Amino acid sequence: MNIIKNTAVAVMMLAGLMSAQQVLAKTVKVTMTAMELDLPVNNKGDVKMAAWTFDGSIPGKPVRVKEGDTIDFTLINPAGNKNSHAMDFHAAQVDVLNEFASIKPGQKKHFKFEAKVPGVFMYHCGASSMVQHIVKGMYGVIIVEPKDTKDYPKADREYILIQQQYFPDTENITALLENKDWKGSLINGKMFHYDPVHEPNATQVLESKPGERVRIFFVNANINNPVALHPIAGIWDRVYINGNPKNTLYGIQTYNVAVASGVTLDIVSPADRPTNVAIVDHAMGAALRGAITVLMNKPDADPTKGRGDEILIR
Ligand SMILES: [Cu+2]
Repeated sequence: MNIIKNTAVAVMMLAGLMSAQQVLAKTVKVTMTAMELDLPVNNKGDVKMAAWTFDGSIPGKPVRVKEGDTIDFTLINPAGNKNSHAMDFHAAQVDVLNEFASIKPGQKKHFKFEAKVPGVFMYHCGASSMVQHIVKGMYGVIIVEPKDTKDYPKADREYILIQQQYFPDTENITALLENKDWKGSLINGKMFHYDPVHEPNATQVLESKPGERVRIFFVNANINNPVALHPIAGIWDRVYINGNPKNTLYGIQTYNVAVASGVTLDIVSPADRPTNVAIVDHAMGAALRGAITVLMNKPDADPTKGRGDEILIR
């Protein structure tokens, strides 16, 4: 009798556990439309690029899910476009010839994948010539939040920064491949986007209060160059390689981010005074062409910044 009772309890517990997991893991619908349009790549707005984008902006919208979630993705390539496009999520483990295949103008592509590995991953268009689709702006970030948060303290604020090499001539594919004639570093689509110190037309900075833990989700969307990411007047408190807390480094001055890689970095400013930090690509050719981002730590920091949709400041 007891055996039957215990078995029944075990079955009920197992059923409860399974349904709890089913509740926790979600299916997240994501739809993006390939849009070919001119976009400004400087703060003043007078330097424009013939861009190809996801949903009309550089970078595309951030996708944020939890480890174990399923992404139900649809790409639309409107009939008015001139080029084929595709989607390559670095967080997916699928078939490059199937899910990531390109579609012509007028076509749609649908696929699903489970985000099994936590981290900060690039996504980008993989249509040929891929170098051109990335350099024209078809990329973004997918953040897969870790289930295990034991070594992942809660951040007070979070910011997405995505860096890209800017080439005025995006039609010369040979020059792109040879890394010739790149003239700027775009941070979230603009040179010196958050740096009023070096660029008088910049109107925005990242903000936090003194002592807050600020988490940067960084993606290197350069087509050729690694990024030497350093916070001037600060030290990275923690660096989570690939954005995964299982790969944590402590007290890092400069972290090298490979092309097409992502990383999560925490910085904690001094609690007893207002300070400023300049987050730079310490490769000077990149910093002085736009890869400088000011983080202001001040008591009256805007409470909306670094939270909700304001983790990617447009
Ligand atoms: Cu494309």
